[in-house]
Amino acid sequence: MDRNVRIIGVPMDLGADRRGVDMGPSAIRYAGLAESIEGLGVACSDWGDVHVPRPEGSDPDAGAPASGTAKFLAETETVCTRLAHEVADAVADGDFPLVLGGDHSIAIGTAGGVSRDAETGIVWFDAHGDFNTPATTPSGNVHGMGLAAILGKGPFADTDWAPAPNVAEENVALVGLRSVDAAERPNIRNSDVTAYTMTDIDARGVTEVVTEALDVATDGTDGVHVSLDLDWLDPTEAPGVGTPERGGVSYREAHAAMELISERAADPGRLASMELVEVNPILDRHNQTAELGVELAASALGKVIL
Ligand code: NNH
Ligand code: MN
Ligand code: MN
Ligand code: MN
Repeated sequence: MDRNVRIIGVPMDLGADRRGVDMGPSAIRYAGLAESIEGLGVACSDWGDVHVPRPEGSDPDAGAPASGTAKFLAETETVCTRLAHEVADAVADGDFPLVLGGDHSIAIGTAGGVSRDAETGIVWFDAHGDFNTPATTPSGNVHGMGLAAILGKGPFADTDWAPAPNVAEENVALVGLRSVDAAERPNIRNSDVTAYTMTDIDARGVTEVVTEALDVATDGTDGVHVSLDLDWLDPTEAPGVGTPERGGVSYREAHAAMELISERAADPGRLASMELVEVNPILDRHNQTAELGVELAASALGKVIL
């Protein structure tokens, strides 16, 4: 990593059903994130947390769109607007934003900030598509709509905060899908994103799939945002997530993917930003998932074995 890493925490849980994911930033810090980045010889500063309102006392449906459901959408807008500002400031200062969630709805803020003045590709590592709209969501949880919001799908098109300013669908790749809702599937199929399922990884191997995903995200862009939902990994490795799905990538596959990202971080596939999301310490075993997040971030930021 050629830039100073700026850690930005977002203790957000309004986009997910399971309380506890708001403690993710603390757990990841406690697992030694800053120390491990500094151990790579990379300067690192922790800018603390973006303020997130408490859900108690606010009506989850107050900001809902005219049709469909999206719980705590007004609060999500507030948090993502703040986060986008923080991320854009980091980029403007020449720092590398490393965002800690919190549930995956915060990606709307990260992507908005990092792409403010730069064409940005996204590699979205996740068991889920996060491509629901308020009309197709089975849960009403915005963490299952993040990528659709970034790409301005459905009612998100009419907002000034959700669609990321400079992210083209053609430069978005999803990696590791194994849980896509029935009504969500056509949203992905009818879009121009490239989606790789676990079956693709089974057949072609993680190296080939992630290499291709990075080709998609770097094609004509200034940089790549890596959005890492820890439920991308198999629950045996990452039990501390709200919506675990069997059949995810292994510890080694995940590291191989992050090492590829690090290799490609030099121009033109410049790594623009990264986020670690969905770590839920209440559901974790001895902070194992947060520790794994730290190890994966270190690999993405240039850790080498020899
Ligand atoms: N697809 C489901 C929904 O929209 C679950 C989403 N959960 C996630 N996404 N953790 O990454 O509610
Ligand atoms: Mn500012
Ligand atoms: Mn997700
Ligand atoms: Mn997920």
